[in-house]
Formats: sequence, structure tokens, C-alpha cells
Amino acid sequence: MATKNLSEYDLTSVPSASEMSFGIVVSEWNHEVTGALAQGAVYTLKMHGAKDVNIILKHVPGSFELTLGAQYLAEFANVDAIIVLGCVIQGETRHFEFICQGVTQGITSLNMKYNKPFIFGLLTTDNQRQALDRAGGKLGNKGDEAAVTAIKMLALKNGLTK
Ligand code: DLZ
Repeated sequence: MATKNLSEYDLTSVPSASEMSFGIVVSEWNHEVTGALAQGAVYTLKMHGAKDVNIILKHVPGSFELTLGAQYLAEFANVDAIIVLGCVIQGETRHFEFICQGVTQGITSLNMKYNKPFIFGLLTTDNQRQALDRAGGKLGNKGDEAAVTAIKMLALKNGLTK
């Protein structure tokens, strides 16, 4: 079981995001959790220099729609990286598995198709408590981590292509 704040990181190890642009797609399902993830992601991008004008945030109905929402942002908004944020909580049926598999495969494919970072910020938990612990609770905020990952992946790409 995770026992530490997983979002703790060395602030100085994160490159500047001042010249980067980001799309964020947020699922409305479990909005108490996903809203906190989104808040963390936006806060962290801005803390590392991203400008408001370079952050586009859009909502989709559920986590299953994150993949297409992310593809829309890649096609129709001129952003450098895209972060998807959702929360799937295990229920009594196998729905959970299908959504998680669908999003995982979908986001992986988008990374390859567009050759740009699509960051996987999907919580897949047994219950709401575990989700809240990872959305600004005692185990940090996966939205913060997704933001840092997006910045680092763009810096990697920029370092190789510019
Ligand atoms: C239907 C459904 C269920 C049961 N559970 C969740 C969930 O825990 N988290 C989530 O983000 N979405 C859930 N959904 C909705 C699906 O993601 C999707 O929106 C619908 O199946 C319509 O495609």
C-alpha cells in the first residue's frame, strides 16, 4: 500500500513551462475528485511558468470519453501537450475494467499517433477514499504529477528537436 505523498518532487528539477501550451481534458464523473485533480494540474503548470492563455481546459462526460476529448484537443486546439484527468471507481460489475483498458489503450495510441505527450492522469481506485487521498489528500495530487510529467516530456522533445 502507498504510504507517502507521491506528489513530492524536486521543484528545481522541473523545466520552465513559460513557452509551452497545454490542453487538459477532465471527466465529469466523480467530479469531486476530478475537479481537485484539475485544480492541481492548473496550479502546477502555472507555478512552473505556464501562461493562462496557454492552458485550455475542457470537460467530457466520463472517463471513457477522455480519449476522444484528447484527440479533439490535438486536432482542433494548437497545444503542445495534453493531460487527461479522470477517476474510475471499482463497482460490482466489470465496467471498471473495460473503461480502464479503453482509456489506457486509447491514450497510448494517441501518444504514438500525434507524436506529442498525452499524459495519463486517470485514477483507478477501489473506493472514493483512495481517490480523494490522491486528489489533494494525504497521498498528494495526481493532477500535480500529471502536470510535471507533461512539462518534462515537452522539455525532452524540445531538447531533441530545437
Ligand atoms: C458508466 C460509468 C461508470 C459505471 N463508472 C464510471 C466511473 O467510475 N468513472 C468515470 O469516469 N466514468 C464512469 N462511467 C461513465 C463512462 O466513463 C462513460 O461516460 C459512459 O460509459 C458513456 O460512454
